[in-house]
Amino acid sequence: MARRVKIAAAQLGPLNRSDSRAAAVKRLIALMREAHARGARFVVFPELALTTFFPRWWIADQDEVDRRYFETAMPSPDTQALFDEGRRLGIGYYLGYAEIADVHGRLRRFNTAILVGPDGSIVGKYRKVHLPGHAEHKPQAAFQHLEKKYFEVGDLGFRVWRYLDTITGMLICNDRRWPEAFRVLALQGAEIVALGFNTPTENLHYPEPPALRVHHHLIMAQSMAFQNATWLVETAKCGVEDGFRMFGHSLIVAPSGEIAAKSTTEDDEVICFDCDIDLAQNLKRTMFDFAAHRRPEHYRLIVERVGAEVTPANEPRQPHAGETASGAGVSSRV
Ligand code: CDT
Repeated sequence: MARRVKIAAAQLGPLNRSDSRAAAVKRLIALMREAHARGARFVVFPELALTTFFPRWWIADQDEVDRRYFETAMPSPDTQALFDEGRRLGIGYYLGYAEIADVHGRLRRFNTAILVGPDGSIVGKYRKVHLPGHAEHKPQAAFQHLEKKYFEVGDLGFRVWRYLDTITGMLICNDRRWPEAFRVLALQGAEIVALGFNTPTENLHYPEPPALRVHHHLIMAQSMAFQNATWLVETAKCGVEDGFRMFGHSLIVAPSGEIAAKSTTEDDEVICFDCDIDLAQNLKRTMFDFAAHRRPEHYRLIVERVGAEVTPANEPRQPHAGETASGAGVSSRV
């Protein structure tokens, strides 16, 4: 019998700086109830879903940042109601938030997502690895993108969990631009990848038409899902937060690379799709049978080199095991 899971992306419209966590949680609960009423068993909420997207603001006082935007416990007094409602409805979810962790007596801050089971227990945790933006103040810029200031690089790696009779992995926002992140999940058998995001409509670094930014968002999602034979659920926090716009376009993408569902607003909105998890398995057995077709002996630079260095084939480079020293004059016996 086919394994089917109805999955919802619960998109959040804007949260301004003046909005309380309690107000955010109330909206998350309303979205969860709607997803449940539509038959969803798994709801994907956005990245940093409890507050405004605070990395757009330079705030010098770390105590203020911690108090206003970070969680020291999960569930916390403000989020307990969401956990209670999830358990009452028997629905699982992905939730993004800013985490302060006490690691061996040192306070560390991460951009985190958790996977919560239908019984309200925290099944898994992921801490964002790819942190975009900058750490220094850019007073001339229209807005900041200070993830490199407020967060450390996640220390938990890319993992998957057995979840609702599927293999589910988590990523966060900018991770969706890096094929390596998806491939590490796919190599562990991921059938569902859940991802929350906050993506400014304007590009901080160079002028770019908003439609082109959405185009990139869509083509990345479609190709990552297909090339890794996985369902992909990407949920936005979007709309205009204190004058700064972020795009919506929350998505559920099938392993075929087809967009199965997409949001149409930049406000609170639930989209749902009844996902046939075995569609992912079919592709994993055929076109993307990794064991049969991948050639990792030729991929070593991916882990050995961070930035690009130009090494044309007609200049010497030490060959890796499995490579021939020079491509020139190599005869093929095929
Ligand atoms: N939240 C997040 O990671 N946003 C980034 C913005 C990139 S532009 C600095 C994203 O990749 O969508």
